[in-house]
Amino acid sequence: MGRRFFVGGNWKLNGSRASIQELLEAWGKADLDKSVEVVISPPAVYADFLRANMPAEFGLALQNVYKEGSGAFTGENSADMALDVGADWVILGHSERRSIFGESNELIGEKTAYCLGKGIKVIACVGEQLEEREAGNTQAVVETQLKAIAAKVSDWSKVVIAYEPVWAIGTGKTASPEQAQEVHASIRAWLSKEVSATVAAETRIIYGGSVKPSNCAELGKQEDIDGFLVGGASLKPDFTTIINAQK
Ligand code: G2H
Repeated sequence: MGRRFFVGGNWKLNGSRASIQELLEAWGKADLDKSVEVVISPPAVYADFLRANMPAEFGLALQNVYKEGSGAFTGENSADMALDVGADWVILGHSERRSIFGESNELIGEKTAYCLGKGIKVIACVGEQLEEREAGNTQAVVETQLKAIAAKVSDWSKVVIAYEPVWAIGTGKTASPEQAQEVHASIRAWLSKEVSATVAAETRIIYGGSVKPSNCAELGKQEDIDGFLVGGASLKPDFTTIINAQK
């Protein structure tokens, strides 16, 4: 089975009704590659509005959910609420959740288990800091993060792995296609060894970190890069160029 190219738009803490309107117009006008799975992840308050107005074939992701269904957890959203507004995906383990909000591998594993149990698919993010890369620890760091997630996954068809080197996020510094490919290949080898050859062959491993219209085609040509998780550039009308990277 071929791996369907996957392009996610992670808006982070950005967007407004007006900016969403502009994007809806751009998406509506574009001739989009229908073979690509597109999943948009707005701030949770806009999820309902976006679901109601964006192309039906686009998926919707929340940027985070908690590991409980309801209760006294001020500021959190639940998997049930995500499903209720039509979200079929959630991003977990993003480096900003790890570094700014202190999310541990353990918590990310718990959230992964919870979301998959509820029927929400998971975009699971992993990636090393600059010091970790410079110390030669990229693979060890990524594998430790992967291990915490993989321990909670039984159906890998519901998971996409996003490799996002932290030093390339929002910095304008993109990993070179070769640097990204090297880590993607190592993640696939890890899946093959620790899970199964079939899971390794079928699981999508997408790249995130300053992906933009000018670099998406080269990145997308790499054998083990099965799509992108796009931050800043997903807020602009020419995000459609990234969706069409392989056209
Ligand atoms: C990485 C990415 C989206 P950006 O975080 O997840 O953001 O494309 O702005 O580097």
